[in-house]
Amino acid sequence: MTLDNAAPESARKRQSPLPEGVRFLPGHLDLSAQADLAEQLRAIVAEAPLFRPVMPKNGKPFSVRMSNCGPLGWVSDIRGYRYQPLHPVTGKPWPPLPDVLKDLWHTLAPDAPEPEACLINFYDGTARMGLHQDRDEETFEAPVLSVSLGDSALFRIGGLTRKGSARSFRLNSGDVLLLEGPSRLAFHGIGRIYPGTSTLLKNGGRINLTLRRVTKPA
Ligand SMILES: O=C(O)CCC(=O)C(=O)O
Ligand SMILES: [Mn+2]
Repeated sequence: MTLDNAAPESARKRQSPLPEGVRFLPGHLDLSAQADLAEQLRAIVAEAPLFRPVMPKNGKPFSVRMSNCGPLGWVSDIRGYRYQPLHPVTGKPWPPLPDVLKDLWHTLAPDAPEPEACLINFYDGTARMGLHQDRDEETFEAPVLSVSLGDSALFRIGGLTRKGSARSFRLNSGDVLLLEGPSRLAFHGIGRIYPGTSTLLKNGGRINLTLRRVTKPA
């Protein structure tokens, strides 16, 4: 069906295609894969506990808590945003990337260099994340690959500038999303969480995993 300009605004919005370079794979992980991954993440955060980052300069706490796995982890503190090999609280290396995440990367981004960082964001029912670009990496040649687990979230995605319209859609448990090519640096964020929409995580909430290549391959 083609929607013409006479179609109601709501219908046109619903049908408008995602920006080029946004690859949305709803339900890519089935329930048992989601449960396996959640179990592995429990062991990861037991070793590398969730911490609450603060904004550079003003020190305002994030509403999400974070951890990482992989050789590098993304952190934010009063000094700025950066990747580092050690957990900022324990001083220990981040736990290794689970094979299932490496396999997902190899399947969905076969031409990309190996992933080096997996940021683990934990959202309680009131957490959100403002519109931002993922641009602390040295290279943008690889996609950003994100996996959602637990409660649903309203994902917002715009263009390459903060101005301009952003569109929104729900990310549910098991959904995978890639930002690549012309959308690798698109502004995006999480407008809200929908508490109680999933039973995957015992105490509720949402986990988002974001896999990234950080350094330029040799
Ligand atoms: O939670 C999400 O789906 C997005 C997370 C995100 O954009 C980030 O950690 O940079
Ligand atoms: Mn991001």
